[in-house]
Amino acid sequence: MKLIGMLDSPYVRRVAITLRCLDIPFEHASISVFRGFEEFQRINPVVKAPTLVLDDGEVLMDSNLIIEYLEALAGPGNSLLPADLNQRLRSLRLIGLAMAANEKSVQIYYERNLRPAEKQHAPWLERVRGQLLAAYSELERELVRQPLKMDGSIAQDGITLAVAWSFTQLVIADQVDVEQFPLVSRFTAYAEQLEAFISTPAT
Ligand SMILES: N[C@@H](CCC(=O)N[C@@H](CS)C(=O)NCC(=O)O)C(=O)O
Repeated sequence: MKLIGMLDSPYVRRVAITLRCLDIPFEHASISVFRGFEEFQRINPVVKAPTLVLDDGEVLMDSNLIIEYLEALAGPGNSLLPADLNQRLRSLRLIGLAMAANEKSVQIYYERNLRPAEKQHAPWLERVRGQLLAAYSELERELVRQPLKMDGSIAQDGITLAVAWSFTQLVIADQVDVEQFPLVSRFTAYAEQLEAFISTPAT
């Protein structure tokens, strides 16, 4: 199978790290949805990263759906989600919050970089920043309530959280005060030194 998209996208990166954690072999084509639009379009007419091209040519998109497929492929014994229902619920809550943080970071980045300065809408940016900070505040609270393990392993909630925080730091660091989110920040530092993260750098 072939993963299409650049690792500076948090969505592409979480899929690549998931593939590594699940020990699923894959090729990677680092094609930009902007600079490589036409090349991307030939693979997936919708031009969404990540795109996963399966060995039979079937094309999947959306990181959550791709990860759902990879989970099914790897089998229950290799899952990155807890089997216990309460723990599964908590894990899905963390993933949802981290995905919202990704979305809000992307929105701010696109607003700042794709829209001419005179057309940027300050109230919209403020609204999105509020949502971004709310997502990280909720994540921080969750980690106070129940820390994520830092024992050399990582699961899907930790992957998505760490990828989101690193992405926010990479593209809109001025929008968040790191000191307000010490546990999110510490967990990300832990995750970023794991082999699956080191071999899948965002830059
Ligand atoms: N919910 C999607 C979001 C994917 C997404 O928006 N990817 C961005 C790259 S970071 C993209 O494809 N942007 C190009 C576009 O939407 O035109 C996922 O989880 O995969």
